[in-house]
Amino acid sequence: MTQIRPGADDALIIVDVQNDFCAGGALAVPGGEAVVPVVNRLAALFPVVVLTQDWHTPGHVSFAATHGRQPFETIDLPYGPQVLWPDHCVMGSSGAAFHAGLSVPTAQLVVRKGYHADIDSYSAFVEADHATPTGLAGYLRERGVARIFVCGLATDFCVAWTAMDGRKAGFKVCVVEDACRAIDLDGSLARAWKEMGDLGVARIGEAAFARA
Ligand code: VGL
Ligand code: ZN
Repeated sequence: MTQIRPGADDALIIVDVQNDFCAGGALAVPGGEAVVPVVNRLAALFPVVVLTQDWHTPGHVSFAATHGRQPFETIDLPYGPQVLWPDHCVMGSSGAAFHAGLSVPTAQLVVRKGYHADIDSYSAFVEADHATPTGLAGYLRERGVARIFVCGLATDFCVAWTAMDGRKAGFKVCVVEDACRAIDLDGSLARAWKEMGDLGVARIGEAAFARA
């Protein structure tokens, strides 16, 4: 396979590399912090770099405690099923801050998501009601982006939903697998790869990129 050299119409979307998803965090993804050096290397290759930041209100609808339930149960909300999580990424908290090792000085946009108290947002494009846009598709289009590469946390939730919504918005999409880590709840990782594949999301590794 020919090596990928990102050009002017390629963007890197770095999903939720935040303290709460790394070791010691409120919703630690196994090995989450291991993506940091890989993501830092990738970011240096791209002309357009976007960070996303999970950013919830206190008492957010996605928090188990809000409903008096246990984390990792699923409930039905008006917009569909919702997995309940430990309180995490509360806006302005240290858990919501980017991992201290993340070094992406060229990043140009931070998309915060999940800030409506009653709607979650795994996707960086559209909130979990499948209706409320974040504005990211318009931003990328105005900047002439045609293809996005998605990396970060977690593969089976925010990375997958962002990748799939990127396809639905008309972008070519590649997920860089070794720059991601998964939560893997009840087979969610295998399901996510299947659903991403069905939508035409390509699965690649860092090795697919030509060395600068
Ligand atoms: C995420 C669960 C809850 C993620 C965010 O970044 O994948 N997962 N909030
Ligand atoms: Zn969240």
